This record gives sequence, C-alpha cells and structure tokens, in this order.
Amino acid sequence: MKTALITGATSGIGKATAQEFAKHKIRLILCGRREDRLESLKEELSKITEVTTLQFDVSKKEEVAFAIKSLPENFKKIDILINNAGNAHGLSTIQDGNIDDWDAMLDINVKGLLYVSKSIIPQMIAQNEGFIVNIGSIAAKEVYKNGNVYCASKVAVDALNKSMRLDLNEYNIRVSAIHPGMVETEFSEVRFKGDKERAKSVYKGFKPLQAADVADIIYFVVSRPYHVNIEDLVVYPTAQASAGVVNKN
Ligand code: NDP
Ligand code: 8X3
Repeated sequence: MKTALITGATSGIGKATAQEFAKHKIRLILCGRREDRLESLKEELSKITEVTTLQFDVSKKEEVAFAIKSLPENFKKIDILINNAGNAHGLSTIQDGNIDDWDAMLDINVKGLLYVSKSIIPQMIAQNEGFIVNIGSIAAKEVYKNGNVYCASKVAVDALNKSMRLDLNEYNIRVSAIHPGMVETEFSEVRFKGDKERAKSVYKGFKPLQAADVADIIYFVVSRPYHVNIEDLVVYPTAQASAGVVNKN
C-alpha cells in the first residue's frame, strides 16, 4: 500500500485528491492549517483507507520540519508527495500591490513547497524511489495582467519542478507538475480576501474545472507504471483558451 502526503488537503484540489487517492486505497497524510477540516476529512476517509493528519503552516520552516518528524512510524515511508498548498493573495498592478500579499505568495507557494520537499526528499533518496507532484498553474506558463507576483511564484514552481527532476534523477525519483487553469475552489475567495460575491463572479457564465477533475488527473499521473514520468500537464476548462480568454455567455 502506497502512502501519500498531500499539502493543502483541507480544501479544493488537495481535498479532492485525498478523496480520489482514498478510493484507490492509498494511505493518506493530510496536511493543512485548519484542524477541524483535517479531522472531518480524516473521519470521512478513514472508512476506506488509513489516514493521519498533520496541522502546520508550510511557510514556517520549523513547523514543517517538526510536523514531518512527528509522523507515526507506520506513516514515515512516504511514496508520493503532492505539493499543492498555495493561493493567490490580491490581484492588482505591481505599483498598487500589497507587500504583505507578496510575502504570503512567495512564502507559501515557493518557500513552503521547498520546506516540505526538503523534509521528505532524504527518505525518498534512501528508498531510491518516490514521486513528487508539484501543483503549478497556467500562471506558470503565461503571465497575465495584475497577476505579477502570483505568476512569479508559479514560474518558480515550474523552475523548481524541472530542477527537482534533474537533481533527483539519479535517485529514481519521479517528478511531475500539473498546471490547471480556472478551478472552482476557495482560491478566488482567498485571492479576494473573503469577498464571496466577487469570487463567485469569476466562475459565472462558463463551466470551470472542478477540483475533482484535477484530482482525477493527478491520480492518472501517479498511477502510471514506474518507468513512465509525465513531465507536466496544462489543463484548462474547455471554455478557457488562455489566462484572459474565457468564453462566457
Ligand atoms: P483552495 O483555497 O481551495 O485550497 C488551498 C489549500 O492550501 C487549502 O487546503 C489551504 O489549507 C492550503 N494552504 C494555504 N496556505 C497554506 C499555508 N500557509 N500552510 C499550509 N497550507 C496552506 O485552493 P485550490 O485548491 O484551488 O489551490 C490548490 C493549489 O492549486 C494552489 O497551489 C493553487 O495555486 C493551485 N491552482 C489553483 C487554481 C484555481 O483556479 N483554483 C488554478 C491553478 C493552480 P489551510 O487554509 O487549511 O491551511
Ligand atoms: C490560478 C490560475 O488564472 O485563475 O492559478 O489565476 S488563474
């Protein structure tokens, strides 16, 4: 039975990935800051697979290291790491951007991904086996107006994904990235600081991707035979042709 650690499992893509993996009997280490949500997902998924939870903030390196070290013995061998935790904070020009938002995006989306990876890679190297899936974004592939620092954070994820594949190649570790377009999750609510109406309007007039669509693709990627490594996948809703071109009616 494989074990997967999923960051950002309390919502959206991470939660749906946990639900999808559970169906395939993958043992789960669910991570996030919101403990109540971790507990209720654990309760739901424990009926079909083995589950443990880790509550920590990915941007706090001591918390990350402590949490991973505290894993119960039977969850210490991690086969699959899903680096998913992340968000956009704000949407404004570079001249109007909020520095705290910039810090949050770089600390969580980039440094958080590094801290978690750094805690888990040594044991993958020791096993000479492992799979890291980094959740990027179309923002890694195309910079859009007002996206500046979020796009930069995801370009960094893209670069780190490629770097990990190079550095970990000799250790037989697979590394992939998934780059989704618009997915209807709590993403826009976070970007617009709790403004639910504005967040809802982002997904009006077309059918956006659902978290389960992305989870399905993540499972496809991790379930290929071991000699197959999908480098990266860019996934749009059919109505979206680029960051700014969405067929709304
Ligand atoms: P959600 O807001 O629904 O989920 C984000 C998850 O990240 C939550 O579980 C949240 O958990 C976790 N998270 C955020 N900050 C931290 C932190 N500091 N420490 C630990 N966990 C954290 O958004 P999505 O599911 O959409 O986003 C998941 C990933 O997908 C992100 O990397 C995002 O950039 C990417 N993405 C999303 C797209 C979209 O359109 N939705 C498109 C392309 C990429 P908690 O708050 O409990 O800590
Ligand atoms: C999220 C993609 O275009 O909705 O990573 O900002 S977008």
